[in-house]
Amino acid sequence: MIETIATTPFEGQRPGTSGLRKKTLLFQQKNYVENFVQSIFDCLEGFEGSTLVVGGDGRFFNREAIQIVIKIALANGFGRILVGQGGLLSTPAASNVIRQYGAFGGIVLSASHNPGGPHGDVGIKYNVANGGPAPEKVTEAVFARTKEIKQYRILNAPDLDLDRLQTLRFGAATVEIIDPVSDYAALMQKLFDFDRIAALFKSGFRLQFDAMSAVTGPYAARIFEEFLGAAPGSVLNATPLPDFGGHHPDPNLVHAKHLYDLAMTSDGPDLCAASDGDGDRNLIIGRGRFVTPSDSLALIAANAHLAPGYAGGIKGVARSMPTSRAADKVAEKLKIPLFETPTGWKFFGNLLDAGMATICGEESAGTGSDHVREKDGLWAVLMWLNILAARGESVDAIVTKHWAEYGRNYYARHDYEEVESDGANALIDALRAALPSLKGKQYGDLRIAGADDFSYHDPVDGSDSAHQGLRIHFEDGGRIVYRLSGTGTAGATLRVYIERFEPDPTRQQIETATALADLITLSNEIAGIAKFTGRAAPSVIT
Ligand code: VG1
Ligand code: CO
Repeated sequence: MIETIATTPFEGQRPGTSGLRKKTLLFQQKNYVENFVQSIFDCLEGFEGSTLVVGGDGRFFNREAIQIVIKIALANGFGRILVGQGGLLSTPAASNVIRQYGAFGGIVLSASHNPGGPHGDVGIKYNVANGGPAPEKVTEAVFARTKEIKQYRILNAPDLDLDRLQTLRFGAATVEIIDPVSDYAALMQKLFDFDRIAALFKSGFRLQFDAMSAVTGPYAARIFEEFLGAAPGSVLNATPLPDFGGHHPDPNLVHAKHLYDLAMTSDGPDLCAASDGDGDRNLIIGRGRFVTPSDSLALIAANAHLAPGYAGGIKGVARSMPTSRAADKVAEKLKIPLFETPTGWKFFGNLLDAGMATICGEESAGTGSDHVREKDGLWAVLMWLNILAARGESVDAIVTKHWAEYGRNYYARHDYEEVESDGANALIDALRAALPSLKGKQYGDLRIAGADDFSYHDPVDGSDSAHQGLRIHFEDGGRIVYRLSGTGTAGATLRVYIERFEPDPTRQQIETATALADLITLSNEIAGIAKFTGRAAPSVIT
């Protein structure tokens, strides 16, 4: 039976960089999920009888939220709902299912790499028919709707069994519980040379992949160990847990330091890798060599043709603005366009749909291609495995050669997490006001060539997105970028992205912190970070 329930709006249901992300306790309030999901459906047209994909990263409250989503979707007239078994679908797998089954869209329950549990975070986002995150036009309409909502429609029914593969019927509508891994694994088999990668493993190549007790476990176990024959135990923490085993499923050098330490030992694995809570991020560390996400994007762009799915070459490369410009050099050499977009995967969708870009990436451990419309952690690991198998060289050798050919972009991101929102906003306002006066300023050897507030004009749909980050360019090619995070759930997070280009191969093996020391000091001086935030040092450096 369908019920119409009266409700009142919640404050602050504005989707950020990647959907609505809030503290679990907020999400658990009565009607919180209901309001947001009904607001999404209220902003869509023409979905009567069509297909909706639903899945999530398996974190605490995932199952409860999915029950609500399914019941509201049925009450609103969707005809077919595809749900990952156990409520699981990695973000890239959800994107694939939407595309493969011609769904109207999908709802992904994920707070990505944020911690889970009663005191952690929960997230929810809507993806459109191309499989990608809804564009700003849609998310802003949803936000407007959340401020006016008065009622939602929901099916009054007992909870569905999400654990058995089956088709459930509700009148003319069906809910199908599907294997979350098989379609995705089949897609990977089409893109990469599995025989060659299997031969690499057979020859003794060692992989250590950490699924961080999050959603990629079942995918990684099936693909790496079952299909490709990686040694048993190559996949760590392969069972998704609601609290991620008490860990922080963020595949960076802080939360996956154990992998870094392992890779730096002389007899360590050939490749250490990890993914995040929802499976869209990746960490790549070869023996003795961490690959920054920005470098990984450039290296993948330069070597993608070695994988069967990209053998015909790539059409273009897109990177988010704060991502280092290492990929620009590759695009230049390949004579293909390079697009610079605002932070967040939703800005790549149009370029991929239009066939203008094939490979995309962000400095925040996100890499992907036109095979889906999300970034894809396991795809990145498979791409690296394919490149390593085809070239027969180590990660370190490939990276070092790449730098010698294209130059090295030393790169670091400094995050000042959970600072006072007022101070962070004041810093950005003051810096924005100072931008016009910065040009020509000299600091020691460094001279500012120009400074601006990044805005993006989408070449496909003509939309404009302003205030996407403050950029300071130096004459020697260095750059500092400032922006506030759009995914945090407490206070504000200031991100400072620091980059310097080094063409000389004899100076490409310096410690990053040393190579960037001058710019790091300047990043504080120019923006008054200590003054506005009260912080003498960043909380995380990646
Ligand atoms: C961060 C990253 C951004 C990424 C986003 C979602 O956003 O910087 O590059 O697209 O997270 O990633 P922000 O606004 O906090 O800087 V995920 O893996 O959370 O879906
Ligand atoms: Co993620």
